[in-house]
Amino acid sequence: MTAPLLGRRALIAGGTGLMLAGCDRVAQHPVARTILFKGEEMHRGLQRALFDRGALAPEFRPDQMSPRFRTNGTRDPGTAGYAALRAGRFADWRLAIDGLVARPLSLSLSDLGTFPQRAQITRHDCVEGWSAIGKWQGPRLGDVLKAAGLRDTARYIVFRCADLYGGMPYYESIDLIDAFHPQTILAWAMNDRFLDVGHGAPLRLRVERQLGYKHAKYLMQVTAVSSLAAVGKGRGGFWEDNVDYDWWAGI
Ligand SMILES: Nc1nc2c(c(=O)[nH]1)N[C@H]1C(S)=C(S)[C@@H](COP(=O)(O)O)O[C@H]1N2
Ligand SMILES: [Mo]
Repeated sequence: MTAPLLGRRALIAGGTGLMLAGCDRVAQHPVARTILFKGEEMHRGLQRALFDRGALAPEFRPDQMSPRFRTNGTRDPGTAGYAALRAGRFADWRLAIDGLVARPLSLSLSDLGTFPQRAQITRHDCVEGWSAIGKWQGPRLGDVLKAAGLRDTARYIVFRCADLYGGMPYYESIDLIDAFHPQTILAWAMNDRFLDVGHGAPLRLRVERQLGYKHAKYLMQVTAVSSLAAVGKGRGGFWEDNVDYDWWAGI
């Protein structure tokens, strides 16, 4: 895998060298400049797309947090099962970690509290055109997957939720790069309080390099799979399967 990559890099470097050799006069020309700089921009964009999946999303200061963080999609799952869990303050709620793992887990909120915790103030961007900055806290998804012994054959992580949206189950999925991204957490706290029902109690995904609809609320089950073909209608998520949203919602 490294050889072709090195080859390509050498080619790019070689190309730049060639251009530099005879270009100081060409570079003065306004049209040539536009083309050169456009090329540079495209190259950087491509590089970002290929190599920067691990880059961190911006984090903000406490004074930048939105005074009001709206809710969207399901605001209360409202099923009998969820109402019972809520009435018991989620003491009986468990998160299943299953699929392609060596040790399937069933985790309570206090079990999730035994993992190292990460807190982050980030901006949520909904595809509908609104954003809000909030603080989230919880264990890293990557640590939880490691504890379950993720198998080599796993390629995607699927999230199943307690709610029905428009009568249909809500689910989402991400790849392993996002799953192990340092800001991808299973958040049980928002703005220093337990998550409220509107924002996904008792647990939601924060996957900060993706748009809002990927941040599954009301998490019940996290499943490692090798393919998305057998998940829902095969496109990897509620919106992907039922509307025409892209599976890839990277920001
Ligand atoms: N289970 C579930 N998760 C969900 C949704 C939903 O309807 N059900 N809506 C999604 C969308 S479109 C957005 S923008 C965010 C909204 O999160 P918020 O209600 O905390 O603002 O949750 C996402 N996760
Ligand atoms: Mo959204």
